[in-house]
Amino acid sequence: METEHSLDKACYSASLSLRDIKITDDFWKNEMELVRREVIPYQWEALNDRVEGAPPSFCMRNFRVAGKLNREKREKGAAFEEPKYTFRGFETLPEDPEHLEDKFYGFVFQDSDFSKWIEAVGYSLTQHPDPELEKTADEAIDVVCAAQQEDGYLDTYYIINGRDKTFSNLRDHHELYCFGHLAEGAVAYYEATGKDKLLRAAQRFADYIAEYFGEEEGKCKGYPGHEIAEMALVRLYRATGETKYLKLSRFFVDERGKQPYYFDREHPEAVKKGEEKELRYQYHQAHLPVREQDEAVGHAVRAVYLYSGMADVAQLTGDDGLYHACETLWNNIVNEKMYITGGIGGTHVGEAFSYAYDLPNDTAYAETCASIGLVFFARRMLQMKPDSKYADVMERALYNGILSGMALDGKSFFYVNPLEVNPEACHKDERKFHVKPVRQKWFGCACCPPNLARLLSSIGSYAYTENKDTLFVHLYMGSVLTKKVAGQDVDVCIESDFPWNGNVKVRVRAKGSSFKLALRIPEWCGSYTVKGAETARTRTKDGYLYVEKDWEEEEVLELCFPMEVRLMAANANVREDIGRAAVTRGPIVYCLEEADNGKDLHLVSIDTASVSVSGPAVQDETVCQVPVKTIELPGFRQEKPEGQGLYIPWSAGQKKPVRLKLIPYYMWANRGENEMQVWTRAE
Ligand code: FUB
Ligand code: ZN
Repeated sequence: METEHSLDKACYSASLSLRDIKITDDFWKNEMELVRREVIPYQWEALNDRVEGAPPSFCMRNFRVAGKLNREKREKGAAFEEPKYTFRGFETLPEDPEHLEDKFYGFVFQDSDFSKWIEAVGYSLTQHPDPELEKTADEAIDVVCAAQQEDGYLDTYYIINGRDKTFSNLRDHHELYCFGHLAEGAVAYYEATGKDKLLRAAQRFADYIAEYFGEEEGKCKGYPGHEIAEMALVRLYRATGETKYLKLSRFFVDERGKQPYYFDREHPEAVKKGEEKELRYQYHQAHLPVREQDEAVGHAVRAVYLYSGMADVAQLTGDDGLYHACETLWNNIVNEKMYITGGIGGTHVGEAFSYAYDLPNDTAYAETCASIGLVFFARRMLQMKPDSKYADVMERALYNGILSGMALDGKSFFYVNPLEVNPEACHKDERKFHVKPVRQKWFGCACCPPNLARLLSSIGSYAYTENKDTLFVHLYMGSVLTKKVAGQDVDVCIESDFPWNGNVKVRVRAKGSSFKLALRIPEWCGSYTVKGAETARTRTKDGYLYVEKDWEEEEVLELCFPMEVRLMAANANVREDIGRAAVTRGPIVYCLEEADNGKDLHLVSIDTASVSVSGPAVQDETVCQVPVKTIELPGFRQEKPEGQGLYIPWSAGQKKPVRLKLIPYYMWANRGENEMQVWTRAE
């Protein structure tokens, strides 16, 4: 019996193997193809510093240097080189880029770029075998493994700079973060190819870490300064069955925030100087034990990676208390700290969550990685409790704040995803220097592009989860699924034209089986219809329509989720958005761009009275050769009289009626540098 405090464990579900899912719809297949054809090869060039005009990565170079040192044994006595702190973390820059010595270069977490790349390669190979890419990947793995130390340690920063300082700065130096990405990449590559060289390397590193950290007496009581090891260890546990990895993950989750703070023990000089302030602990989500945290604070990527790890541990250990801690944090994010695009992180100071309802549009951070982490968190919450509130946010982030991170041609990227851009301000106002008005080829700190690659190439694994008798459909992407559910062969084929059209066909071939289908009812549709379920037992619960029956040879359910154009308002506490409306249709958030509406977007407004009479016009068009539905609305443009002084007596001013044209937010900035805005004045 489910109570407020105990979850129904029979509802726990797991994500499906990518092998069982084939993505067929135009929208996501196109994104996956971009990753396969453009992003993966491009990133390989970037990891090898071969992209002209892009900041060098040094990633593979560092592995090569570390591998050489590994073979020749590092000379003792070389001075430990502290990286310098830059805006986004600790970076070691070459003094003379022409004549590089055999040193470590780049950010201390540069190894993770390889790991995310190999993870994306693994997923891509699952869907699309490619012997040449696999050969490149195998060779890259050889380079990485050559750097591994005899004791299993594998982080090039410390291999090159001195093992004596290993784990001496967990707070800032990302060794456990690099390990986490390595483990994720290794499992993905193993599952795709069956090749276990990298998996064994990741396990050896994990074993080393498990010897060093833990609750047992004598072991280090530290935890990662940048979370991810928590969920990576769970993944390693699922792949290998080694319970010590799950135990270590739970240790990292539970140790965080205990007093006295581990980071204080590690940095006594900072404590002495009084530098260790509440905000500093919050940055790492280390201010309180995680079960007592009820507000999402600090660095947004770190936070959602931690919450994802907490959710993993909660599910695997059946820990309802931990689930409820996750749920509290989830609710706090989506009710007070999330942009309408699914972006999170309202301030660039610390790349962090701001206070409740502080969601500025033009200085937003909304890092691509943070929205990706929110999707990780959402899927894990869904696995414990099939409640559409999680899938709605997952869909919102995927179609909006994540896809905006990559250009339509897959060749340039956004790190920061603002909701309003005036390019002049980005160039001249230091407070907005983090906001780029055009996507960049690469970044010195290149966390986002390879994160996008690994997410998009595994997109199918977010559409479904399953438990012993139910298949949950969370996202309606055209796909074919072939597998056993409740012990019976089942074929489920989804035909959909999401996100442009809400008609979905679910074709089920499962004769002899009586498994349940649980179909998400999207939050954005007021009402929906379903045909073909007349002979089934149906009920709705937590935003899912459950369809149960003895399936015949082939059956088709036809769902219709009407996609109306909606004018949305923000909560009145969001000061930035008061009096403004955002336009959405189905899962897509729309925006105005200068290319369609001219300069000075701050002067336009939506004529809401006319919208309710004549309605918006939805049109099929192409933007940069990509088919899309655009929206036209009646609006006004305020006139700028010639020679007007800076301050004048107030009057309503002159305005002329205009047609406003909106395109999907994720498509903005594909037609050159120009203004953009999501929230527009409404009158
Ligand atoms: O610190 C590693 C990654 O770099 C973070 O997740 C991003 O926010 C960027 O700072
Ligand atoms: Zn990032």
